[in-house]
Amino acid sequence: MINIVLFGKPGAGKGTQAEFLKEKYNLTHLSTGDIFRYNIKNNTDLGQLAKTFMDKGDLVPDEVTIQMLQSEVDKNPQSAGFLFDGFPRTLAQAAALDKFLETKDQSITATVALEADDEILVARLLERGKTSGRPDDQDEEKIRNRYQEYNEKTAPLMDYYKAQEKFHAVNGIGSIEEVTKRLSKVIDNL
Ligand code: B4P
Repeated sequence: MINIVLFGKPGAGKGTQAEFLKEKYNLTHLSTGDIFRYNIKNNTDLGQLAKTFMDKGDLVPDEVTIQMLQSEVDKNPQSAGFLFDGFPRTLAQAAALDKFLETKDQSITATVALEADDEILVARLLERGKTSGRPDDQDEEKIRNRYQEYNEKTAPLMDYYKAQEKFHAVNGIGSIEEVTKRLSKVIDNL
């Protein structure tokens, strides 16, 4: 069983690549962003709460996110492995995930980071914002706030996983197929 964390700045292509990787490696794909957006669309209590943070480009509070992720893992007891996309995004989330997996005699196999320059990523998100309907993609100020959140809260996770010798970086620039090939090379070697 392998459990992979797909890591990267907003717009790095985590969601895009997860669509290919989940099929190729038979993994259960859990995207916290997608789960929040599903809840917003269905106007659940969780969705209403998440929306107040996401619309501004802020992270949703840890307690809420961790509980939601754990319940999604528990819904898939037969899973052959998980592909965590957009989770963890804080040190508290990473520590909670390690502890939670330990209770199931599991662990994170590897963290694979998609790397790209901020300016390229901002342009990608603004482009997506023209059609996605995502409020967090439509305004450059909100997008910049997402990068600030990333730098303050998410970037320190790289050292967390490097210390566990579980961190792998991949160039996220190039065609979607090229990036999938680079990611596959890392996963095939695990
Ligand atoms: P997410 O949904 O995780 O989204 P993301 O960071 O915007 O994007 P991703 O990297 O998946 O990019 P994508 O493939 O779509 O998070 C949204 C929000 O949810 C967060 O800001 C936060 O508020 C909240 N949230 C989620 N998880 C949380 C957590 N754990 N804790 C707290 N809050 C949380 O690609 C982006 C664009 O680039 C697309 O248009 C795509 O077509 C394009 N693209 C992708 N690859 C490309 C390539 N190789 N070349 C050219 N374009 C490419």
